[in-house]
Amino acid sequence: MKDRYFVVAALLLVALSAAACSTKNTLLPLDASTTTAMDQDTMDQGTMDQGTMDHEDMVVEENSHDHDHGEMVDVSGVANPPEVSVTATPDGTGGATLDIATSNFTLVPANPPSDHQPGEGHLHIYVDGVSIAMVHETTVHLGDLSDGHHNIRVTVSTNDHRDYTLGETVIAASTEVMTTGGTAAQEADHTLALEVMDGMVMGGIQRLAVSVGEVVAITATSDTDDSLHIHAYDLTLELKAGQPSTLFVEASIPGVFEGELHHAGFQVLSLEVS
Ligand SMILES: [Cu+2]
Repeated sequence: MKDRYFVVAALLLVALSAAACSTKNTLLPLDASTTTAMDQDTMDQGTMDQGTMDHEDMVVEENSHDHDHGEMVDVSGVANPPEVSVTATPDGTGGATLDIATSNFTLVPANPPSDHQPGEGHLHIYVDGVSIAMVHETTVHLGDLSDGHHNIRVTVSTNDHRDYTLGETVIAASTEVMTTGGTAAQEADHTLALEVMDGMVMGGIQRLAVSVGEVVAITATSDTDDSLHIHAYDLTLELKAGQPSTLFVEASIPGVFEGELHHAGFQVLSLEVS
């Protein structure tokens, strides 16, 4: 009798997890050090609310597996396209302050949502390739990063969350920062390394089986700029050509999940969580 109750409970859990997959608010990146990285008091609550940070339109695109390049606005034909630069200064207590400068660009809040206006928009901030915030401020404090080396990337976004690009290249600035005085770096139970060269995954699709609750560090290197997307977990890791980037995934959802290169459009890894 007891066993049967256990099975029912387990099935319910699976059903709940499956339901959670379609709810964007539960699909936040699972690395707590990056999802909680924004210091609330320096930020406009409207833009920092976790619910509005997600890109609803992007979620819809991922669900429909639409991988055309409709999510960018190419401004290479514009006389003075937007520019961005960023510097990061560690605060000594596990965080860093970003000083961002833009030109040929009007920063407007991402919330309330507004339609695309050329030359207008906001900034997307990535820490170690993971999208953590949308801001319209030029001074941004990141709190609670894990100690160590972090890559900070700022991209210039349209009001409707598309990247401004010059041709295929996203208009972006990046910098490195070494933070100290915060929490120890996250430890992984498993690591998975993959390398993409000439449009192929070296050694074929990388497969890994893990248990629910374990943490996987996925390190990816590509010979072209791309982004790695883990389906269902809705995690994205930005890849700069030739630079290894690492994404921590806490295996909270049971199932088999594909990791795919967004621009190249092919599967590079398979994560089996049970
Ligand atoms: Cu946005």
